[in-house]
Amino acid sequence: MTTRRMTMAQALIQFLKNQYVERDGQEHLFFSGMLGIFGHGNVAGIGQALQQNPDFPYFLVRNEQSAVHLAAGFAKASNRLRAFACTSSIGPGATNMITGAALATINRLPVLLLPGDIFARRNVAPVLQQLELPTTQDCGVNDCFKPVSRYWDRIYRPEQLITALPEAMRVLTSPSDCGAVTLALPQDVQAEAFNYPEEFFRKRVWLIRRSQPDELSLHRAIEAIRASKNPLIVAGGGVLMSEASAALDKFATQTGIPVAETQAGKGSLPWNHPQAVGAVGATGTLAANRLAHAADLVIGIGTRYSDFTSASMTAFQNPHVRFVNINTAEFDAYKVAAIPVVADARVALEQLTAALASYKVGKDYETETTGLKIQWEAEVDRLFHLNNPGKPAQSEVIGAIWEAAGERDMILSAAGSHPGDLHKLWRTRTPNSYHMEYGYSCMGYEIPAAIGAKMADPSREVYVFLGDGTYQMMPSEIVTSVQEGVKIIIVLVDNHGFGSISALSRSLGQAEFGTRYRFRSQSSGLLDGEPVSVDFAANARSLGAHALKAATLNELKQALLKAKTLDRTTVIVVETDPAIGVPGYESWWDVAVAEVSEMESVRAARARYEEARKRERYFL
Ligand SMILES: Cc1ncc(C[n+]2csc(CCOP(=O)(O)OP(=O)(O)O)c2C)c(N)n1
Ligand SMILES: [Mg+2]
Repeated sequence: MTTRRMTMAQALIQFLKNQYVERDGQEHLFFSGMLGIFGHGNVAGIGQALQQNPDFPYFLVRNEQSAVHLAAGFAKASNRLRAFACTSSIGPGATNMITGAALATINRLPVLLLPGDIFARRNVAPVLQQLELPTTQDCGVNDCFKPVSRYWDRIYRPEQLITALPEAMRVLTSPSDCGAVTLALPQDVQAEAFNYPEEFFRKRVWLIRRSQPDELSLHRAIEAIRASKNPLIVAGGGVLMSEASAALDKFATQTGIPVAETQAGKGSLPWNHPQAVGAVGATGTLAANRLAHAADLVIGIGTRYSDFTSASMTAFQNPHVRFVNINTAEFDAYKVAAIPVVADARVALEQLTAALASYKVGKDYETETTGLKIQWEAEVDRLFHLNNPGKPAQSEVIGAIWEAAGERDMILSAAGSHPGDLHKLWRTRTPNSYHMEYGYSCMGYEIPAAIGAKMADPSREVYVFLGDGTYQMMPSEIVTSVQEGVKIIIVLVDNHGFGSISALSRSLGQAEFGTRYRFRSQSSGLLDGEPVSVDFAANARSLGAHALKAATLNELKQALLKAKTLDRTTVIVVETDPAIGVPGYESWWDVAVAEVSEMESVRAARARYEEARKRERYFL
């Protein structure tokens, strides 16, 4: 057997460089490099290996959490066909990645995390940043990655790489089990040499399967669709990940079944497709929510049925409603007592289209869908052009970005009031131009993820839409975007606090307590003093970005035009009118209100809550 004597870290990089994926006959190099920050836990091992492998690029970021966000954004924008690895030192550098790991796993995105770990040798313990446990020496902070990883391992001996890395690749390239993979790498083992078999470094091509549905399950799904009068498709992220938009278009056009979209599935159809009724659920459109309410059959494609999609299990009110779920993950396919079709979305849709050639929804239902759609589009036009005097409303800001953005340009967001408003209002023109992280809805995701999305496809503009709150979580990656020459356009809505959670707080009878950026007042001792204002433009400039301020809608439109012509990351700061929000459309979201309280407003909110909850259903 031919072998090569290498350190564990060198062997790891050599292996990663040779991994490819294949889907539909097309091959892609899987890893685009490594993101990270060095410390004593990785500089000598992984750091040295990266230095001698300049063809495996290393990207220095500003925070390990944002390294993982960047990797997740990159993988999502690449339809999971490409990924980054992330390296960190031991201790805080490692645990900074846990939030990112949870985000990736919840969103089923491939990220390879390589936290440094304490000495396997142990004789010098406790090393700097080591958590000591008096009950065992076989546990450390990296064990915290276990519940947020789809595969977790610790490499105590260099040869364990040979069995661990194929497992890591299996999970990273799995359409159903994909998520964060964590390989904890003890600092000393990274630098240890071993005679690795040459065969370990051969080119490997991992097939991304398009799994076929079970015949009987598909037959039952076909029968259920044939028997239905007013079916509704709920298109989830699985449609986009499987690149099934064209197949969905064909199926919806042929059958006349309307298509509603989850956050992850938005853009499955273009907004002006006759069957596209837009967002469904808690942040849904009136059109989709009305149809969901009455549907006798819901065809969920690649959806997890999160509480936002199901409007906390109130969206589907037809007493006889049944579900068909098409999903690569058995776990999701069986939800809501559905007929499970465990299969790739595109494959299943093609087979359904062929089998249902003679099926079409009734004329009345088609007319109802068209009517609701026309009504909804008029509502979007109204909200885009409110002509609000003074500061613009947030819906007008969305309208302005939409008008400035090109066909393939991307809008990206994650937390605050922005996801809900975008879900309702953004008119998605092409698949993958709407990038929403709403599995973890993690403040701080936006800027690093936008860098990743832009790296995945530099040919399009990436617009980040975020609030003052979420901007303050992770603005530092602006520096990374400038360093790497990766230009993104950030539209920062300054409403002096948590517009979203303030509104939620009011609805719970809690009068915005603790949700506004205000100084502590000397008289009350509470955070209800003067507003704390931050000069976000100055902050962005100090990090190397261009910064533009817009006081009116017209100024915003000018700034958006200018941003397109600028050569590096640009932050546009716009203050909005906090009084004008986008309403809800016959939907609900369950946030439990205190059952007993000394506050009358909370007691009143509790009474409303108990009433609303009565609509929540089990599907058994
Ligand atoms: C990391 C993280 N912490 C807390 C939250 C809870 N949360 C959701 S939205 C929000 C406020 C966001 O404020 P901002 O970005 O200004 O948006 P706005 O609500 O004003 O639209 C908070 C605190 C979260 N989603 N993520
Ligand atoms: Mg805000």
